[in-house]
Amino acid sequence: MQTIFDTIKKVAIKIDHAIKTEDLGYSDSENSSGEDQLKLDVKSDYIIEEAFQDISIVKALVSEEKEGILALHEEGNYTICYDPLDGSSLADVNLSVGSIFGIYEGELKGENLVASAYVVYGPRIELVLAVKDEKPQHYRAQDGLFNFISEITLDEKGKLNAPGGTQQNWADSHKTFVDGLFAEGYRLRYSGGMVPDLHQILLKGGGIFSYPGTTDKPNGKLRQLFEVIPFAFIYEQAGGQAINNKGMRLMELVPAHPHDTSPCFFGSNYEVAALKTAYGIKN
Ligand code: P6P
Repeated sequence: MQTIFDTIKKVAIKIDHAIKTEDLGYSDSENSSGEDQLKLDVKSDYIIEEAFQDISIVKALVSEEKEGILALHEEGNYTICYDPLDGSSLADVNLSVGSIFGIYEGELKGENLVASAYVVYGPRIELVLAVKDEKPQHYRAQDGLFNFISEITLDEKGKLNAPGGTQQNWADSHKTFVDGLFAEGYRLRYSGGMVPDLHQILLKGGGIFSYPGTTDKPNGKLRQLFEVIPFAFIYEQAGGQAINNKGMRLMELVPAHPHDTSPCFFGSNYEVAALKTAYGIKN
């Protein structure tokens, strides 16, 4: 696994350089979800594919930016599912964006995730790595090298509320939940970038990030393999919870297709309990 983590560190430095120096315009292609691709999306995807293609423990790559599975080494143990530049459209307004990596062993489903990582490209390059039975580890880059900062632990109750999705398309129960937290004094922290928004909650003591099913996106917007499951792993390892709209652990998801999405809620225990109450979830 260290080889994979070391490769992610190298990739992070290269993608950060691309963000700061390359064209922020649109390419003439779409990704598998029918979204227009930025040149940065394509470039970031290329940087990651090139970095992993010669690593023999990597069996395959699955990218949010491409259809299907890219087979690499038959004898490899790990399939890496990644979003090369999540929230990339925020780069041209100088907001933070990120890369997300889920490392799976065997069938591509939540219970087979063995590690995950994400990179935040902001005022500084920051990295979080997570493996089983350990707290997530937070690193910060300086002069091209990543220095360990601390382990990450979520408080039982936080103060940040990151409500995603188009509010006019929320269910009444979700609006009641979100408004209830604000009535308790929670602070709105939502940039439209999943990586910095979830990173902020992890580092600022807790709260909740929600991207529910909506009338326009009943299965939510965020992808299970590349975004939802990797962050669910990190939130659970930090002492929080990560569930869907039925109260199921996101780590139990079994995507039918690599680009399947899921309603998702990541947070501290108090806020997730409040969500379950609002949604009428008993367990
Ligand atoms: P909305 C970015 O496009 C993204 O995939 C995530 O990074 C982010 O959390 C979400 O979409 C934002 O979606 O509908 O709230 O603008």
